[in-house]
Amino acid sequence: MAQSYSSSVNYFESVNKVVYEGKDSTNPLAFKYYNSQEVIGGKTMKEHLRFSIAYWHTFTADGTDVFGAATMQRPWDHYKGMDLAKARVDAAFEMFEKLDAPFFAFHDRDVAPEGSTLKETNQNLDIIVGMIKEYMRNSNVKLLWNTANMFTNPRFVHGAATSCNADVFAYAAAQVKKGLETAKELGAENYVFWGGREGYETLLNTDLKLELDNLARFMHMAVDYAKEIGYTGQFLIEPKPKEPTTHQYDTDAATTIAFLKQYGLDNHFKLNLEANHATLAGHTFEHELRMARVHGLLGSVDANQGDPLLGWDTDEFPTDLYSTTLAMYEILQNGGLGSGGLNFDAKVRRSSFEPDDLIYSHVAGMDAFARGLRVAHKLIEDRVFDDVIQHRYRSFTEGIGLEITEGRANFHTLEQYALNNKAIKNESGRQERLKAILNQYILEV
Ligand code: XUL
Ligand code: CO
Repeated sequence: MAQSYSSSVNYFESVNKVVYEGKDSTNPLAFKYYNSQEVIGGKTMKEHLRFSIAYWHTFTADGTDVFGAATMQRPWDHYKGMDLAKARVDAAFEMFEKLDAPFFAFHDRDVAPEGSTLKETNQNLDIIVGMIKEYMRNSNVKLLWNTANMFTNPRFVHGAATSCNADVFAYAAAQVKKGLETAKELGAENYVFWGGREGYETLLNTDLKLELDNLARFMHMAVDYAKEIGYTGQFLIEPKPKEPTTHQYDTDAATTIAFLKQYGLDNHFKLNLEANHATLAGHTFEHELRMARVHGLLGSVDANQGDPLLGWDTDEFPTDLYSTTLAMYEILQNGGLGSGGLNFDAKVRRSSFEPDDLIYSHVAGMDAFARGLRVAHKLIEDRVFDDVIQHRYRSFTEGIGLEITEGRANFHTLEQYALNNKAIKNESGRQERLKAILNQYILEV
């Protein structure tokens, strides 16, 4: 019999429900810009932004880093094993409610510990998924996505679907099979693949072709199994260039799009793009979003930011208004994220170790994206960049330019045109002027 769970616990006792108080509020536990019910361009902020809380950073992480031990002692940490897993679910639903978060996301191993066999591991997962399902019945929060952690356990030392060891491939398949069943059970709107250890450290021991082929075989099997069980959520793949391997197969949006197209997976997958991964790939976040958008493959976003002075994945909460504005610009131009959302794949700093920091950080991220949404909407409404771009490319709307874009030109006709043409005249790109206008919008809107 399903047990009924309610938020009887009060782990965040100093926090009441976080509400919108407006830009003049000095209350750190209130939204200054995120007004969930305010309508912008025909949709509420809540509908536009589709915020999601990442289970792993918020309820499982303890501040451990490669140089030092845990700094975060959470009020649920005195529990062990399955009791700890259950206490984290209580804490999670308390926080979802206090932030009125519409979504959350998790890896299988964030929510339930591994047992000594796969069977036992699945049993642990079943218990926690049952508990989550019960909580969801009485809550407005939905599952944005779930995924399989195929990188922590030492069995994945050589990768999962790209391992040199077929037994590992089979284990990973069993894990994703279970993940898809979980997705169906909890009504996950998406199912995510992040490459984890799907990459290589040296070509000297790597059959690159077999590894890529196997990765694609694996993903086709996932698509087939979802169909078999009637799971209709969107499949997402999350590009990242490095960490933990030297070369990750899902390096960036362009590489991942080529992979999906090469293996006939582009009709089944979209991209989940993360800001910090863009930084690691040497791209701006907006570049990655634009690349996916123009290919019709922008699915969802891991909303965080990196530190430009550090070369690793710091997963900071997003507070940079330029980045949130330009990200929302791409998302609005995409017509929204569909079943995707803005998942805070972000962690409080190791030195921000008090439980309230978990709330402050989400408030900071939600406000930064709400502000970005408002500015981006106004930029689009006023056609600030659209008009500039249209004007800049006008030579392709008439004469020889139109012949090129309509496919009527070839090297003979173009040579004839160039030989007879008068001196070429170019115009300024006006980059600095445009950046100044962007500043005006960010400051004034
Ligand atoms: C790792 C990362 C993951 C994915 C889900 O850098 O971003 O947490 O979002 O596996
Ligand atoms: Co991520």
